[in-house]
Amino acid sequence: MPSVRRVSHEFLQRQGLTTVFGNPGSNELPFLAELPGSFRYVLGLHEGAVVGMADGYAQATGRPVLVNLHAASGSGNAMGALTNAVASRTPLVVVAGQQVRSAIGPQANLANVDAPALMKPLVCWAAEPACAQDVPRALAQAVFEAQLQRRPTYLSVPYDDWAAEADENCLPVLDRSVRLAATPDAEQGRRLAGQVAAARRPALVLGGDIDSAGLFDDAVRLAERLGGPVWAAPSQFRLPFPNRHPLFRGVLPAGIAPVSRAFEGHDLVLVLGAPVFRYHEYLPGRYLPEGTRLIQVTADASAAARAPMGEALVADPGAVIELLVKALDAPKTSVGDYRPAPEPLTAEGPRLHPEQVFAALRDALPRDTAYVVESTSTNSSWWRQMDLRRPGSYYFPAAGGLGFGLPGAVGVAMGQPGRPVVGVVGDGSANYGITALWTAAQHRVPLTIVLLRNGTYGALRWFGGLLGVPDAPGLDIPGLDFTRVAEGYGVPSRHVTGIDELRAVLAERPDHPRLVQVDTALTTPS
Ligand SMILES: Cc1ncc(C[n+]2csc(CCOP(=O)(O)OP(=O)(O)O)c2C)c(N)n1
Ligand SMILES: [Mg+2]
Repeated sequence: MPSVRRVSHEFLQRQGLTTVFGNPGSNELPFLAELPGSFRYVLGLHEGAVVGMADGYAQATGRPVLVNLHAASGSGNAMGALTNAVASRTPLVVVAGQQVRSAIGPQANLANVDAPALMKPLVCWAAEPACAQDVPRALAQAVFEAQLQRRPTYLSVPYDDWAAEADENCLPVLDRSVRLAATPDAEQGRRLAGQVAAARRPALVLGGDIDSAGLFDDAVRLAERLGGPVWAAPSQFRLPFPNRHPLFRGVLPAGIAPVSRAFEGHDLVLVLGAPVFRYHEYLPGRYLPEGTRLIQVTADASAAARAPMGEALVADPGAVIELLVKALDAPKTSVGDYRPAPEPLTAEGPRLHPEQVFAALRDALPRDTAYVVESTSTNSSWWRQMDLRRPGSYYFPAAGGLGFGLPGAVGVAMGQPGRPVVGVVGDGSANYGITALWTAAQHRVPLTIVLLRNGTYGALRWFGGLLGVPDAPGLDIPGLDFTRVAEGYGVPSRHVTGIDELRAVLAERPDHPRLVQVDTALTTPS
């Protein structure tokens, strides 16, 4: 019989999980022994960056991805980054090493006592197999749970298990496949189509799942049938709809009262592929205006169950879009033209206004560029200037946990070779995932990081005003030169001072990573 390790490697190979993002320790080395040549181990220098890269890679490829972390300390370091993967419903399969079985009880060094409990609040499934021969099946469960539930999973494996001999019941798992089909039945479909067709002023709210599931263009077809306004759901992590489309009204503000105000006058709000809702600022009010009915369609059963209002249908939004497009009459009038961006605002003094930077990105970079954005105070400037019409054009840390932007950009670029990728990262955010620059350099990932240096945690200054805290300490971050930091990690960099220079630099297409630092003026997120 082959070893548990051989069977496990074979299973991962058959499922296509051969790109592994990790940072190993002694407990993990036996898993990595005899790794077949088809595997690619992408080393990250800190677990936050490892998970951020894996998250970007999994979102860009749409497939489960293996993450290899070290025991409790490595898993702990990864937890902040995992919060983003939970909110973006990214299927990460985290495998961590454990001390040998006999050493866990006496708590030898590197024993992770009750390892699954450490991760349980974040992952949808966490386990440590009860015996070595259960490892291949448990690994398969970790992959399938992540795939079905679209959420990270966690498997802790005692390191003496890998060399143990498999038994014959380990082998059937190699041939398994698990698929999900969630099409509404005919009656549910008729009922929903009837409700939508009967609405006098319907509005559509789209979540990040629309883009993750490859439904960006289908959402446009549905919206044009409905002819009503389209919003992106609050706290957006992907762009589900072209942002200059005549029906697009932007990302909904992340507060109860302003969301309710936006829906004023609509008798039906149809929410596709989003929780209802991921509010942020506490701005109390009624969830919905009088006379507005909300229907949520999501593949995420938990998002349906926890919503505080509305009717929910747990189904594949793609199947629902298809049935609605078929059932609804063609629109009588055309929706009009895409809206042009306004002239970018400019700043006083030597700093560039973020709008100037974004206008330069929009004009100088190819239409299909994917942007991974983690600059929090520049949100409104971003949406005023960008013109994103393609699926997979925009990624943002889904739970607001900084440290996704830079690693996530590396992961997206690795997951979609050939597509231009730009990370737009604030001078505060960059520090949480800075070590991903080293991985980008080592793998020669063609990627541009545009580093917006405004010298401060800009969004927190704005929040200070909102929360009545004008004098909080610890918000300024002077004295950081990212060109020198990047050079140290092996990434060529430039400090750009004028808009013409920025446009010229962006027009270059290097085949390696680079960092472009720009001094920018402070703006507010909205
Ligand atoms: C891991 C983590 N720590 C702290 C925060 C709180 N936080 C939110 S926005 C922000 C400032 C980000 O600064 P920067 O990247 O420079 O963007 P700017 O607001 O200046 O555009 C901080 C620290 C967070 N969201 N995540
Ligand atoms: Mg900043």
